[in-house]
Amino acid sequence: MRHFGLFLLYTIFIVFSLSLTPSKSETCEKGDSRSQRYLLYDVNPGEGFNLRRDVYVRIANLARRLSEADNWVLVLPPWGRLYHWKNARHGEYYPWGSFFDIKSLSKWTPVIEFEDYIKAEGPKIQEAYMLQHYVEGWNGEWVVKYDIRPCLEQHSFRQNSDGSWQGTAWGTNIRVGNFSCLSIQGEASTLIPLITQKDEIRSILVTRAETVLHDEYGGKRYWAARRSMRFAEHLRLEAAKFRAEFLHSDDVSDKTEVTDDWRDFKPKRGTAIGGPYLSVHLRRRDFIYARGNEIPSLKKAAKQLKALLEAKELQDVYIATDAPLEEFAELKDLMEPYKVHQFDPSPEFFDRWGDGGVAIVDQIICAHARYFTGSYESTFSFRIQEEREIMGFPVETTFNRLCGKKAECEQPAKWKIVY
Ligand SMILES: Nc1nc2c(ncn2[C@@H]2O[C@H](COP(=O)(O)OP(=O)(O)O)[C@@H](O)[C@H]2O)c(=O)[nH]1
Ligand SMILES: [Mg+2]
Repeated sequence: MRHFGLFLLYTIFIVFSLSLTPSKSETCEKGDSRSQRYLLYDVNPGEGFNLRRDVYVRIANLARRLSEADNWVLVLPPWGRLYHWKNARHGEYYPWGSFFDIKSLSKWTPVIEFEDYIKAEGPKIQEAYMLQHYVEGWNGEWVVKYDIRPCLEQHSFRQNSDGSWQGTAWGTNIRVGNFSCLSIQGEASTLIPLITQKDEIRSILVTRAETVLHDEYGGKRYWAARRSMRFAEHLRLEAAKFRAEFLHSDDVSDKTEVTDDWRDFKPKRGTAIGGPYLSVHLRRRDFIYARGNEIPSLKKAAKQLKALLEAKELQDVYIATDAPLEEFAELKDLMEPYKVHQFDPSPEFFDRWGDGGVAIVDQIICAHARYFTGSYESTFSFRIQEEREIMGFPVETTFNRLCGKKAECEQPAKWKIVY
């Protein structure tokens, strides 16, 4: 009798749990985790950190359009060994959470880390496209189009005997059902018909994603995706510590407080005052060769900075730069008697967050200054200007740059925020 009781209980349990298990047709409905569709993307390995951030905005807006129609999630490409990042150990990748606030990104379009994609789906992707331009160029006429074409450049995918492909993605060996090169002329959304053409395709990788343009550069959706790119909390805190300790700067007195959710944050222009310091992004190294006439010598840079400090009645200058140590020491001497500041990471900080972490702390500190000036055509400078636009700084304190050989030069375009 006791056994029968147990048996009954067991049967009830089984029947009950079966009734909770969805039938096969139910599992494939929109919104269910099994019907999840994944968009993965990558950028040309030669591109730097700040152009990659721009490509994110293009692709996040594509992903947003896809996710409005179906259960798409954007897979974030880990940060590998970038050209300027000297410290990254070979084979080491930083997930996006190292630098950005993932929750904040997800408030614009659903995102997951690549490692979570691998956990959920295994090391395989159904379709991969390497984007490229048309070998014949525009032919004098800009038409939006794409076509499968022979590959113009080398890639890491090799075909298996069964027709599938094998390659590596961010240090992981992956199997790809189908790989092709796609010549394209157009915006990110030009890819929508290709991505959605087959219902059974649930995972698509697009490499060389920088090949496609913004759908609306500087428009509402551009700024929404850009505003969602809040920095990771540990980097914000590190920058805040430096500002408080060395620059008499904090969000309350600088009027740079933001709301937790970027979607609620639309400050009136001119609200932000910034800390009592001048900030500069002084790009050196490859820029000296590539843009020589537009990048000042250290002497000329110091002269311009001193004039600005005097005009703004400030004593402190924060310098973000990729200059080698000896150049920085020379500049510091040239800046006498003003106080020069630079973020010097602790070994623990550097070990954990690397050059990317230091670059972002530099950008946050620059973004919070009373007045900012940058370097000609540097995407590093552009990203700082955007941060300042988001915080509501007066335009004239943001869109500035140092002149090179000529004493006067054209100032950067004012890409004002749109809500
Ligand atoms: N920490 C720090 N790194 C910088 C600075 N300027 C340039 N870099 C490094 O050099 C890279 C510049 O490349 P990128 O992001 O492509 O910007 P761009 O080349 O100036 O348009 C950054 O990612 C940094 O690694 C700076 O002011 N501070
Ligand atoms: Mg670059």
